[in-house]
Amino acid sequence: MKLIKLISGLLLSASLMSATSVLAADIMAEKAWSRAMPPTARVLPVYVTLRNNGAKDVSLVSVSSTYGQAELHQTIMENDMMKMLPVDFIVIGSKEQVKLAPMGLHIMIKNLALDVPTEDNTLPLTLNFDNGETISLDAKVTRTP
Ligand SMILES: [Cu+2]
Repeated sequence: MKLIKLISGLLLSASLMSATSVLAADIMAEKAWSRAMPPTARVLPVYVTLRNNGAKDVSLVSVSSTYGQAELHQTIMENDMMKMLPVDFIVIGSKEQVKLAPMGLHIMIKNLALDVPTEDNTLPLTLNFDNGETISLDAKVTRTP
């Protein structure tokens, strides 16, 4: 009986250790901002810089927001026309940084559930990564990042 307790104690500490390594944050999100839009806007673009301090590549796989349905987008040029395409994920290479910015990768919120936020307010977001990390942050609503 003592042996069984000892084994279950070992298993418990092993699972605690793996939980700790999942919680060790590899991803840092900085400089989150959203372009201040007119009150009639139907979408909100959000930009953020993501840094991966871990030893493995990590992907941003989804974003949630109380403001509406958030998608990952890429801006591309096609026949001299600017176009946005949804992307399934955004990879942040190990020890690399990816800057979501105007004319490039971005988060776009559509099907707005709340009024368009005015300048100097914040827009809360949660970023979900394929390594299990989530980051909740407030993007600053501004015209001049
Ligand atoms: Cu977009």
